[in-house]
Amino acid sequence: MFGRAARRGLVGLVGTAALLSVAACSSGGGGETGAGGGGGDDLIRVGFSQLGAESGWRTANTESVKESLTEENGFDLTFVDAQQKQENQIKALRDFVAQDVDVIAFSPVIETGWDEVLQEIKDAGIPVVLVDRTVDTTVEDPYVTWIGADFEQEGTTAGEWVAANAPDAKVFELQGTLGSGAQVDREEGFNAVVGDQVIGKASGNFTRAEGKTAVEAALQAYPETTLIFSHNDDMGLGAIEAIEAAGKVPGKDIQLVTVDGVRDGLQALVDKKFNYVVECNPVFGDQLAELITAVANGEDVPETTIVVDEAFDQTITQDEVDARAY
Ligand code: GYE
Repeated sequence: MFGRAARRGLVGLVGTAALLSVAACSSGGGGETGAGGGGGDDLIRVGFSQLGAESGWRTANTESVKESLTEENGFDLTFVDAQQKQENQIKALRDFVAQDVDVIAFSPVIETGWDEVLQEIKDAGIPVVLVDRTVDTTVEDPYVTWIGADFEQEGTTAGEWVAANAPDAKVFELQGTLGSGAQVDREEGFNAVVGDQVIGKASGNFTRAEGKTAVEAALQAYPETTLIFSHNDDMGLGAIEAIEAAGKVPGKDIQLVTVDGVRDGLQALVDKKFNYVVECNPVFGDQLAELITAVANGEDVPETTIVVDEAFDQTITQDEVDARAY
């Protein structure tokens, strides 16, 4: 069983070593299902269920995955976007089983509700590579390997900035999609540090539009708010619009701390509308390709690969933002 707690234990244990063990993508080779780097029959048939296109992070992640899982690199990729709906993902996963792909990769929109389909995949003998977000399931050994960020640490890093720089702030927490690994763990990390400063919370579903709506309501319900912790940049950008529409100055009257570090988010930091951004790097397509190749070839892979993150404050320069890949 791979509950969150179990996964966290693994993260601490193998995080760095796992990352180092994953080298740059190669075309792999040989084996029944191995990558041949060109010959049609040798391609690794991968079904990838992406959860949606809700944010700048997701767009960059999709681009990275598609750039790496190419025919040239030895893959025959079926990519399906679930538009943030779990039922769409479950359908895509069942289609992949029907197609009898070599490897299934997916980024689960929320943590629970996968027991049945994961069991079906297991019964079909298809290995699962879990991408980005996490699952909470009763199915034993539901996936071979997981690659993603340490969401709890991201929340902790955000909380530590607030504790050091805004210890008297009254915080509204703008949550991501409720029940997603990214929401649950970021909230846990943040609240463990500065939970006593949080005066209210609501979800903006990781989108700019819903982030804006949630903050419009929050400014009515909690007019004393002086800082918003947003679980991603996009919702933070929506918050800027709501704050400005209410006649207040984002970054000053209401400080903004976000997660992701996509270009628009870091630009808001340069423009002094965001105050602190914890990075969550979406560009790990190469590492994913390497893992999938190894899994298809029956090679050992680390159970967990943590993608390394940084954090940025308003000392970031325009040149640094312009040099970013996403
Ligand atoms: O932070 C957010 C996206 O799961 C890490 O999902 C991902 C999160 C990311 O919608 O922008």
